[in-house]
Amino acid sequence: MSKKLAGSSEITDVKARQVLDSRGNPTVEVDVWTRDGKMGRGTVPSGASTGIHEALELRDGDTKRFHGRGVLKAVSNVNKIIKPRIIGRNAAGQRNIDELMIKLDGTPNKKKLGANAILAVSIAIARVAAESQGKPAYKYLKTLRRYKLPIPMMNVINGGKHAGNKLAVQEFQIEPIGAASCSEAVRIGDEVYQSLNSVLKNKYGPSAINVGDEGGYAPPAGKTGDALEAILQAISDAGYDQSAVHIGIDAASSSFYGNKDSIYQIDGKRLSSGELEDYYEELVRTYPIRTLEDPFDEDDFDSFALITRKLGNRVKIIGDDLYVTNPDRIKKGIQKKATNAVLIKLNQIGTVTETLDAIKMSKEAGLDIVVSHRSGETEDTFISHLATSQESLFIKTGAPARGERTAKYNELLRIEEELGSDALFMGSTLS
Ligand code: 2PG
Ligand code: MG
Repeated sequence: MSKKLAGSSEITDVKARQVLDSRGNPTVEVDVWTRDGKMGRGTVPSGASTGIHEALELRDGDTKRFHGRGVLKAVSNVNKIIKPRIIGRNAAGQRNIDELMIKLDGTPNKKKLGANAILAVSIAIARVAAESQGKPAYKYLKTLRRYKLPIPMMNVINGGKHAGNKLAVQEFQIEPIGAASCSEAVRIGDEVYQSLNSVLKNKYGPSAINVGDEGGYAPPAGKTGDALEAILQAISDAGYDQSAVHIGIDAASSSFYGNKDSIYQIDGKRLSSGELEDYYEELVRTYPIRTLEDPFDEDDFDSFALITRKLGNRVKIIGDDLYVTNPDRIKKGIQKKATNAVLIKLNQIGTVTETLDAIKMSKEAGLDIVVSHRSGETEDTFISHLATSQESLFIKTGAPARGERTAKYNELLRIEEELGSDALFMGSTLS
């Protein structure tokens, strides 16, 4: 693209730096400037229960700095390799720039430049292009005619790899689907979260309200049912019923699956995939669970398909580690009818363009999407814009607590305010 054609949104500077994420690990942040003096910033998150098929997060491995978790190589890849190739291009050409970076990397999982390097640039490009057009990012990214704000899926009890307790299930979420608006859902979710604080303190003592990576409480509960009972109590203590607030689970089951013996270890039991399915069915019968993410190991498309066939009319079966936001894996899931919903995480695939492609493919196949944060987050609010622009059914971005989580909910509040009467709410599609 010639400099002339790019006009005011011509990229004039790119600057990458190393900053910290919410777990205190280094991550990549990139600023991109355009000729009109606008700046866009992208800061990438980082997972703990990462899927084995995710794009590669490049870490330095230099044990003298940040215990080997530094990202200076990724930063240098932006400043030295990507920057010279994108200066002078039009920031509005998101697909061109993302495809150029994919080509520059040349590997299937972005291991040469690092998905963290590439994604930070990709988000910054989208942000600055929006700025340059004088639009908020959700309007710039919009492919539909309406703006529908997502239902907050708030992770209020943390387990698995996100907490130091014995809960095998990684996330217990509340979903205020009965709210009339996103802001009302945030309020209801927060009220339940506050009630849960008292429920857990009364049951387990003061240390029960210590929180895990995503701001949810990490009580010393041992069993899945204990966490679910506490949440039910909190919903009712806050003055709501089970039709207004649903419960969701992210089992992240690859983290309690043994590849050698094909056994899942949960609640002190050793279960085969068939037994685990019975176990989920029982949970869904007993509790108002309406979403179930990663119920089986990340390569077990067949077990996903089986549970979707059985529970899919009542429950959203969501693929996260199963799909890793990768259009190739989503295509396989569509063919196998593996799930009825797809979790969307930008850094699993590594560019905004591929993320939008994954969303498009999922929606065209009739699957719901759930835009999601990572357990290691930053103040970046891009996912709030992405979710609103793409009619994501839910936004999964942790508890209504801790700055990196509330940053996303607060941005939704601002978006709703800005839209005024044009702000629709995805809750109305479920309740
Ligand atoms: C998940 C995520 C986010 P992580 O499994 O859905 O909640 O966790 O970022 O650790 O992969
Ligand atoms: Mg998950």
